[in-house]
Amino acid sequence: MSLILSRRRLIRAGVASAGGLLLPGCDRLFENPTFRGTLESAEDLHRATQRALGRDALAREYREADMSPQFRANGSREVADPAYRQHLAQGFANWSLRVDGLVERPIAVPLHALRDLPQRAQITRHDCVEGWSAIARWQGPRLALLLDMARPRPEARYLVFHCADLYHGKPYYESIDLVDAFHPQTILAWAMNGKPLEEAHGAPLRLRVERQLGYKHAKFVARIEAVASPQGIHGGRGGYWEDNGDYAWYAGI
Ligand SMILES: Nc1nc2c(c(=O)[nH]1)N[C@H]1C(S)=C(S)[C@@H](COP(=O)(O)O)O[C@H]1N2
Ligand SMILES: [Mo]
Repeated sequence: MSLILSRRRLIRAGVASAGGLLLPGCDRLFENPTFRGTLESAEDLHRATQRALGRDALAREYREADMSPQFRANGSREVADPAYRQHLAQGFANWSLRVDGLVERPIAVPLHALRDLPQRAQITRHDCVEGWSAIARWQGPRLALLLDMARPRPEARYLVFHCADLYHGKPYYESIDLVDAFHPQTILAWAMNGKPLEEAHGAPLRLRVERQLGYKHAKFVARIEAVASPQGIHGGRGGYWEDNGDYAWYAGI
């Protein structure tokens, strides 16, 4: 459980006012009336408290009417890699996602196969650490389904998401642990608001890990690698921003 999580939940419940423990930028989230106008009753407070105790708790899901008219694209909005550009031009018809590393059965799954798997759709709020948030509908198979196919070995503890883009000249990547990987709302989204992902939002596939801040939601995912430790991968801290020393690896909300 993170301090941010518990404090944010309490603030949503109207019990505490924003203060010292929050990341800078998060305060702005609480100025949004749709963000605050829930969880008023004692029962809701109880639920909020319970949720703060467990990592398997669900992120709030919203109604279609709550969807943001604009959803800003952040970080990389384009990918320069020539192989990526060719896949984009072909509508990703010959593209596939690789799942490998510490797994019993490395797999390569074409995009059409990901679309044919049982789907989960969820309307959730994306919270960027820079202080903006937006609500959208995301759709794709649960990451758990792919892990059931690839079967992580007992030594595997983290999944590394290798992305196709360079951000300021360095490969973007992220990682999560297996608790988040098997969370019911963790999906590999190929659709946003009912349409295939646009390039700026991470086409053809991005991670949605709804209990974490925006930078964990890797866009342009090309490969998922199961590892025992993030050491030895890029800067060794499990993610682009983590390696830069800007943001924490665990970004629970
Ligand atoms: N591959 C990749 N994934 C990324 C980023 C990026 O620059 N490259 N930026 C992250 C950040 S900081 C945020 S807030 C979200 C933004 O997602 P959006 O462009 O759909 O708003 O993507 C995250 N995933
Ligand atoms: Mo972000």
